Amino acid sequence: MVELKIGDCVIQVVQGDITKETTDAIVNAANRTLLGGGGVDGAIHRAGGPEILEQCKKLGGCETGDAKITTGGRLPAKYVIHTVGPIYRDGKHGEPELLRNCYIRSLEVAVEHGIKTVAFPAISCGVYGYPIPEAAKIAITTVKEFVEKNPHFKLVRFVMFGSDTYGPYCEVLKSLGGVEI
Ligand code: AR6
Repeated sequence: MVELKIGDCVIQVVQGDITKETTDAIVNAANRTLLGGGGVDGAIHRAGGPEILEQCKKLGGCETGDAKITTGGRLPAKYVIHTVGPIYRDGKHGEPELLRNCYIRSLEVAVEHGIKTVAFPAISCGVYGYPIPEAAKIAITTVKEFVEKNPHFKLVRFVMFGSDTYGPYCEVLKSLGGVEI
């Protein structure tokens, strides 16, 4: 894993299954309906059980780049923060800004709920087709800037499912001073 300390906060990149995370909240890479899907979204709903979907149904969907919170149901995490990443077309349709907003809005929602430890998947890097090195740069620089400005978090962990994302996310964190441990 790779780790970078920013004041009292640690930013980590690890490989694993986000549904097993014991952080206060995990972030879901959802779609605008918030009514479930495949990938990490499907895995979270399967592991967390029906209570998550019941709460999602009351949220009225979610715009791309925004984030909304529910219970974690049966997950180890107390909360799920659902965010909707951009579908990648060519990078000229606002995709970078929308992806950046996913991380900012998710962390803002976490602050509002007193959540101090949070785990992110590689938003938009699966079905939504974002080029992984570019997504990694946006994800990590956005989180780093946010925790520098908001001395609230203890841990922000990027939980990468496969080596396709793990490698590039590690590289970006190392380029910003992160160390392998
Ligand atoms: N833990 C961590 N990461 C995971 C897990 C897991 N258990 N399972 C998959 N990933 P994707 P997107 C990784 O497609 O691109 C859904 O259907 C996966 O390897 O889940 O934002 C939604 O409903 C990839 O690196 O999300 C939307 O319709 C990353 O999670 C759409 O997919 C994101 O892949 C969202 O697409």
